[in-house]
Amino acid sequence: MHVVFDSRQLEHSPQRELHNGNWADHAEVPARAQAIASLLTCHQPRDFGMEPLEAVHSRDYLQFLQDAWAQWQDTGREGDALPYAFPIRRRRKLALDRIDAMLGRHSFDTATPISENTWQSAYWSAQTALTAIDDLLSGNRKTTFALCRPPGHHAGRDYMGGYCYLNSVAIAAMHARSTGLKRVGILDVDYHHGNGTQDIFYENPDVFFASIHADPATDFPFYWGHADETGDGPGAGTNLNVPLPRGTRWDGYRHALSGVIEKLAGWQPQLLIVSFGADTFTGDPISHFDLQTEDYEKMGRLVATLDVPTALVMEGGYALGELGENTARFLAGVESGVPA
Ligand code: SP5
Ligand code: ZN
Repeated sequence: MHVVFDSRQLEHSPQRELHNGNWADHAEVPARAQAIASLLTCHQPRDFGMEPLEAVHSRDYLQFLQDAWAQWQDTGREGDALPYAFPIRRRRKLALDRIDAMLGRHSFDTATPISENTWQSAYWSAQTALTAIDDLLSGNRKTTFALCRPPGHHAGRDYMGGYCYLNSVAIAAMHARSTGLKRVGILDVDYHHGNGTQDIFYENPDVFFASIHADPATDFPFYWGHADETGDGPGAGTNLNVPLPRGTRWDGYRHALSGVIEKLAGWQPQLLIVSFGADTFTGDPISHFDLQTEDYEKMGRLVATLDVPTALVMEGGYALGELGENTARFLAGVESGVPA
């Protein structure tokens, strides 16, 4: 499989996150991407500039991401920048410029820190996804893999969260639309619901967002991912959430995935983008599904039955020992499942 990766994505290195009331070592570490890249032959991304990022994210938010670290340092703080106060429902959208107010305005959790190299890594993560889409469409390939890091599917138009800053999958989907493709399908198989991607396309009839994930009644991001969220306005009917209980094994997962693939196939996408997270693995340290290493190849084969050009984009997965192998198996499954 054609793989895109840039080592500048390794520079972002968050230290800690607040978890169950205590500081914990941050789960989204550079070694994740290295574990996957070391098993693959990787190609450098090209630089598509800011325009494709501006098609998804607000100018305010992009500027904030670029300036936040310097502003944090100007206040004399040490360590990663993190928010501690949030403008919850019905607060006015005040354009306050104090760094703490801006962090709260553009975040929904306390697990997504900004440090010196965060912008650089997030920028190249997005360019990696753009290159993988471009190589898929202009190179007449059937599949490509964007080894993105930091991940993207929790980031919305003007907010970060869930270890995500720029929504690489949404940026890639909008880029594909700008080349004239009318119907883009997104399949999100990360353990967590892709709330940012859902938000970005919720009223968009040209992008179908389908996600299988841990029930948000028990798992992050809690406030999105419920089965009754089906899209709105012109996008009504183009959002599909399938929440599954903790402990789900391959049998239950396969059943859900087959159903989602059938719905996606009925919508007839011209292009598929997969948000792939290996945090559905039984040994994942922050997640609670029960998939085994051999299940990832089956998952890949099932995804390939859609038989449309498919870009795979890396999201989560935190079991460092097995992350490379699980991801490689998924790629192999997609590749062997695609009819020659
Ligand atoms: C892309 C992605 O998979 N984001 C997941 C974000 C989940 N954050 C909530 C779970 C918090 C668990 N933190 C445990 C840290 C232990 N080192
Ligand atoms: Zn995840």
